[in-house]
Amino acid sequence: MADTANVEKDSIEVLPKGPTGAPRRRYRVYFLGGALLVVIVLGLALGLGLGLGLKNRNFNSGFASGSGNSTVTYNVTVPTADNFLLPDIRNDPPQVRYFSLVVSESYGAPDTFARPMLVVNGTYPGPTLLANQNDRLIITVYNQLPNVSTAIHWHGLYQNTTPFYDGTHGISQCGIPPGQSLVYNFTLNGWTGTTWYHSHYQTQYTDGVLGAIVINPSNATVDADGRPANNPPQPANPVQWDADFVVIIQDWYHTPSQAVLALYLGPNGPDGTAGDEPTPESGTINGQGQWYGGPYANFALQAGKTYRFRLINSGSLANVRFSIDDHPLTIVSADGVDTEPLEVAGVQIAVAQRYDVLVHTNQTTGGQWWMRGTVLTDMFTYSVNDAQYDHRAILSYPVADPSSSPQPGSADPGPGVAGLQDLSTTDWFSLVPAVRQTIPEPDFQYPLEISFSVYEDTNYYGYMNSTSWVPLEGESTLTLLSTSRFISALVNGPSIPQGQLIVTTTSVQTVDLLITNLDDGDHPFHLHGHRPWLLAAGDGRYAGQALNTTDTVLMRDTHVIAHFGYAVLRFVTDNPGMWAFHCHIAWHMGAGLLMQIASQPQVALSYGMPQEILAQCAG
Ligand SMILES: *[C@@H]1O[C@H](CO)[C@@H](O)[C@H](O)[C@H]1NC(C)=O
Ligand SMILES: *[C@@H]1O[C@H](CO)[C@@H](O)[C@H](O)[C@H]1NC(C)=O
Ligand SMILES: *[C@@H]1O[C@H](CO)[C@@H](O)[C@H](O)[C@H]1NC(C)=O
Ligand SMILES: *[C@@H]1O[C@H](CO)[C@@H](O)[C@H](O)[C@H]1NC(C)=O
Ligand SMILES: *[C@@H]1O[C@H](CO)[C@@H](O)[C@H](O)[C@H]1NC(C)=O
Ligand SMILES: *[C@@H]1O[C@H](CO)[C@@H](O)[C@H](O)[C@H]1NC(C)=O
Ligand SMILES: *[C@@H]1O[C@H](CO)[C@@H](O)[C@H](O)[C@H]1NC(C)=O
Ligand SMILES: *[C@@H]1O[C@H](CO)[C@@H](O)[C@H](O)[C@H]1NC(C)=O
Ligand SMILES: *[C@@H]1O[C@H](CO)[C@@H](O)[C@H](O)[C@H]1NC(C)=O
Ligand SMILES: [Cu+2]
Repeated sequence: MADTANVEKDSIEVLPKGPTGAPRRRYRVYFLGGALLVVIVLGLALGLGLGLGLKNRNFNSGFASGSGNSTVTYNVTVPTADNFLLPDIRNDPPQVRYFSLVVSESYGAPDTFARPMLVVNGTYPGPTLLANQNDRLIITVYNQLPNVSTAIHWHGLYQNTTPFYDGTHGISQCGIPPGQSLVYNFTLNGWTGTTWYHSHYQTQYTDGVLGAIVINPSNATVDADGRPANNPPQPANPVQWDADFVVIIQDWYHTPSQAVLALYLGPNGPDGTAGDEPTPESGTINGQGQWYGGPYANFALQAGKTYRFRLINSGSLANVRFSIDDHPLTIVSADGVDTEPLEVAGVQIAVAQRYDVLVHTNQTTGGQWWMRGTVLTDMFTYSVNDAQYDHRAILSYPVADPSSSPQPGSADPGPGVAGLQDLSTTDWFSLVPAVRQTIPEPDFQYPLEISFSVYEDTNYYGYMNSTSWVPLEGESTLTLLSTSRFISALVNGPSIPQGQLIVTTTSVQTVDLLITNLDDGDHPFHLHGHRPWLLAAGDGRYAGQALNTTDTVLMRDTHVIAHFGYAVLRFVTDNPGMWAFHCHIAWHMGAGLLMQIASQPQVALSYGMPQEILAQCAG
């Protein structure tokens, strides 16, 4: 698909089509494509080998194209605990923080199943990046992949005045070629909270190119460059906690993502039915899962404290559910936006979303509890053999007491507080922002339809209106702004220059996307460079249903648009650049479910382009 021209559809033929609001298909198909089966059987053998303690033997990777029979040792490591327990740097003076991230191919078994992986700094997940609001980040990304480019996106960060450092292949850059590096150099522009970085090149992040980012609010009056600080308003009653942890939870596949994507796009899908999303085999919490036994991440805490767990779903398809046995969770932030505290039993997190939760270590009996990161199966259209979705870590306090070790397989006793519910991925109006904001009236409203269908090349693609995205090669939409033909095509409103569906705003405008999802799947949509409000959501087409514009509506960077449903997203285009708006399910973006917002393209052009990025576009 990568070298074909953009696919445009004459008419929308949505397959499979169901009545509006119909329940999601739940096929139980046990057929596996031949190629996938071979890989799984081989992997199963390797996985069992690891289970038997054969950790140091060499395996044939079969991963790099052209790498022949090279043997790769089992190299990917789990980061040390300090990667997840964050030091308190909030009182550091504003400063320039330098980081290096090395992207390479390696071999690992995070859930006990050995497979080729793509990783950052040799670990999965990659190193956590921690900074304060008024810092400047200078991050050098080295591409040590053998034969493919990469690009690293800093999810949610605004990149105001630096849209060329957004890290999006085909949009803000062309990709860092193998053997080369790129220095990303940016400030935070008022963005605080929990987020993550990940490859935005093809489906690379699915193979492990990801890590956490945490940005603390700051009270400094000048920033790292000596300019007046840009501090977002803080809640009147800020929450207090004693220590911070990052918890990265995700689904996990046993086959490299490009092979999985090819099966998904193909006429038979991964299971014999076109359009069925690839079902993952497994999952991980902070880089460890228990597909076939295996160790648990251990959080050693103190009694009588309040901990802030920063939860990130870095997966590729599945919603995940986080809970801790006998401990309620208090949600205090969603995608980095402070919320009024909401106490829940567990929290269900869609791909790319984040929640910060407070946990009190106030239990008086016991010593160890299960932390659960369950891969939810509600998005799956078929089952795979040997799947394991129950992945866990251990919470210990005041001391790990072996006599009270949680028993493998023990049932979830709940939060220990009667009547608490989960927050689900479609509880759009349950969380209220801690800092209220008046929502502006819209200047423009654009209807938009999401659909999937089989194209004449027999492959299955995703469509935004009638366009399925294919990334530009050797150029990006941001670099194209310097060509008069391209920028002159960016008239206010939608247009499709060079096959790229783009909504342009030539001034600061408030825009509504009136979205109808004709597909039978939920889609977590992410808008780069902005935090949209979701003003309405429900079953069926959008046909003028009332918008909820009270100041209690939450803005966040990733919103779930439900199957056969509608959603209205509103945002202010005050951030000049070319911004991707896409489904964060890796397979759906790979199938083309992406469009762009061109915000004040003339202003974005005036920022210029770093010479390094232009040189990398040239090859
Ligand atoms: C590198 O990848 C390209 C395109 O994927 C392929 O044509 C080429 O053979 C590969 N080269 C090596 C050395 O693997
Ligand atoms: C890989 O190994 C097989 C069996 O040992 C051998 O037949 C084949 O020629 C090797 N391929 C390469 C590219 O070295
Ligand atoms: C910033 O000021 C607020 C209000 O005085 C205070 O609660 C908070 O702890 C301060 N934060 C830092 C990082 O000093
Ligand atoms: C990543 O690895 C490089 C090379 O080993 C090292 O210099 C750098 O500090 C590491 N980055 C982080 C964020 O730990
Ligand atoms: C894996 O480890 C082996 C031996 O320790 C080393 O030679 C090789 O370079 C490593 N590979 C990667 C990708 O780090
Ligand atoms: C980072 O950007 C700032 C502001 O443009 C500039 O002053 C500085 O020289 C840059 N640093 C590097 C290492 O590129
Ligand atoms: C522990 O704290 C939670 C609030 O997080 C509270 O609901 C619960 O009642 C407390 N349990 C005990 C045993 O004090
Ligand atoms: C999608 O198509 C509809 C109907 O043709 C059109 O009104 C709307 O502007 C389009 N939206 C976008 C974002 O292109
Ligand atoms: C509007 O959203 C708020 C939360 O922000 C919620 O409490 C209220 O019920 C919603 N109203 C409607 C009509 O959906
Ligand atoms: Cu999707």
